[in-house]
Amino acid sequence: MTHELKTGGDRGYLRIASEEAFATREQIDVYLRMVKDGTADKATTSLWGFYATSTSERAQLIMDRLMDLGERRIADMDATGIDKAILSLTSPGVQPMLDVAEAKGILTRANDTLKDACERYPTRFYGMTSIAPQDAEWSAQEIRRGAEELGFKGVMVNSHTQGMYLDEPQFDPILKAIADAGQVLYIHPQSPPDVMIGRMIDAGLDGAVFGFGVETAFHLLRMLTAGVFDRYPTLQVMAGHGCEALPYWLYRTNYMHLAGVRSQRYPAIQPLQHDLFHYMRNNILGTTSGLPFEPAIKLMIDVMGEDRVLYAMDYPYEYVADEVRTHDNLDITAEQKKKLMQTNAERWFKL
Ligand code: 1DF
Ligand code: MN
Repeated sequence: MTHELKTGGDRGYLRIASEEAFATREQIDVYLRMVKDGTADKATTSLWGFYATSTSERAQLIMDRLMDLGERRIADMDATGIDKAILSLTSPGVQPMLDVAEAKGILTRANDTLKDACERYPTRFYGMTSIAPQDAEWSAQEIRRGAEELGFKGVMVNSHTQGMYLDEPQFDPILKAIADAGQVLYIHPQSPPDVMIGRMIDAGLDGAVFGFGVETAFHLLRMLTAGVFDRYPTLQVMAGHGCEALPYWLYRTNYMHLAGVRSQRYPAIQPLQHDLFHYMRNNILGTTSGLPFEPAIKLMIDVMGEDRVLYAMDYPYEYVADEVRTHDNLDITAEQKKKLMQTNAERWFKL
């Protein structure tokens, strides 16, 4: 342990954590019902079949912490020096739910619950609007309600919706509403859809350990290569976990994407207005959730720019005081650290 963790800016910056999860009981109960009656996809069966039923210490602590939007969470933030949390409904939200009316009801109540918590702790909590992409027009309304009535600062989508991706035409009302509201779209992981998850489950690699990253990087790359940012040049998309490794892969994906464009190999791969480096530095934001690892954070800053990398803890899935210290101790300039921990969040979420 190198230093005590306190809120209040004793190190020259506030700590704003940008990928922090909560859950509602009825959300979890629907997952459990779907697992039991066999209508849940493999991803939800594996993930929530575990967390919502396991008697392991990890699962029980996570369930208790997810449900708390009050003093327990504040105490945990105080204990790790987290000044402010940007909260969102935990993954996969209502996206795997087959009864769309039920999904929308659960989601509306979850967004209202989050709004109440933000009003109880106005200096500690901010919210993101969760949506039900199964109904894109309704979700566009909910995005507007979140921005205009609930005071939310961004929009949360947990990667694919039943195997479909945001670059597909049926989701355009969602992208348009986010762009019109001038808000950030956070694409959080979930495990891959049944068509992709393949043998990841029997290897124990479908979840946050690997499947999350593969699925979410694929989603981001689809949006990049499908020309979403030519359609919406001001749209800002944020992703966690070191921007799901896109900065590491960028030279190769860009090179091979251009090779695909030149050789006209796929109908889906058409010329874009810019190369992928451009979109990574103009439309994509990355957080350090799950990656309190100096080489990875420096790579993100190098590739995306120091204005585009933000701190996240990923509470309650990763609640580790020493990971906060790792951020405090990063070998980057004081100015870069303040951007990382505080001012980039203030800028992009318009706090
Ligand atoms: C896990 C990790 C679950 C993250 C999450 O949501 C999550 C996990 C259900 O460890 O199973 O958000 N995460 O972002 O790393
Ligand atoms: Mn997370």
